[in-house]
Amino acid sequence: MTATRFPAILTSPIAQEVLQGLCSIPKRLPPKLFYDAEGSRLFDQITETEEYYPTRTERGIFESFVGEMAEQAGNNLTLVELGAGSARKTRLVIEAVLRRQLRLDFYPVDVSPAALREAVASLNGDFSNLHVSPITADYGHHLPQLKELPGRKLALFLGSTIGNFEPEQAVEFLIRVRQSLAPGDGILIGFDMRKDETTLHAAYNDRQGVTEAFNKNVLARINRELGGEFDLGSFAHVAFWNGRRSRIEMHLESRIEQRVWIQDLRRAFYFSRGERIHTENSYKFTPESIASLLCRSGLRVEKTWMDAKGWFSEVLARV
Ligand code: AVJ
Repeated sequence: MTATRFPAILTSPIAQEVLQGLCSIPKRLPPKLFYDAEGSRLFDQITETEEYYPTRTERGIFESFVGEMAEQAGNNLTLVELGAGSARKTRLVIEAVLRRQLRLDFYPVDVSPAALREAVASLNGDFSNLHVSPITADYGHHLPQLKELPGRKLALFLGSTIGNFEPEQAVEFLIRVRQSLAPGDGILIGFDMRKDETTLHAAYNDRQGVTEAFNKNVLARINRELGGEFDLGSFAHVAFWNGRRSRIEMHLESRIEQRVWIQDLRRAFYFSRGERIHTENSYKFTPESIASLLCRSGLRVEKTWMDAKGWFSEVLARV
């Protein structure tokens, strides 16, 4: 009898992704693995650090221009948000749209049912003329048919989440969004802009160590969900600006030579001293790189709003 001793029993939904990532050269883990309940909490904490400017800068743009944005987007809108999470910034958009129309349908799309429940509960309590229909889906894999929804859609993709995609993937993603919308629909995308290296570096190396904890949470999560034996202290948080590729890179670097066992994968992974796991890219944009990305995706840039420092952009593109 042939002994298949290790039929990979990949029970947890993250097992296959962890296996693939840790078998890759160089090792990597996809950034979406950051966002379990603990990781989402840590990300919220990052947005409150002094150094992490993107969230408050984007919020400032909405506070100044959301009325203009809603007007530019058009009349009788239906709102869709990709990767809505708890939909906190969306509140400003909803208020602005509801100043221009009597009622509003809102379709938040997210992988996390917990985040969606929170969004629905808090929004429904606050707006009587808002109808929220959550869609649980991984917008990175498949997009629900948004074409079927009534009226003119405005799709929101906020927070520079688009910066986590490789440029090629970002184009593919936007093409799929465009194809799931109808001609005349709009998409509002948040882009974090290139800026001085000191500011960028600090934003991913906050002094309280929240970003470090967020990065290491992916190892803690593997320990929790897959019976991993990562010693968090033997990995260092490494985040730096790669100017040639216009991105912040985050890695976890093994401080020592070691083997780490992951029970559910039935195997150990070898790390040489100084070996890294690449956990995230966060691309930073220029007006030219945004124009090129949207052009390649078959979208027309209609209007751009920025903060006074030019640190963050909100771009309304048209299908
Ligand atoms: C949520 C993807 C926009 O890239 O700045 C924050 C995630 N990573 N600190 C970003 C993140 C490290 C964030 N995005």
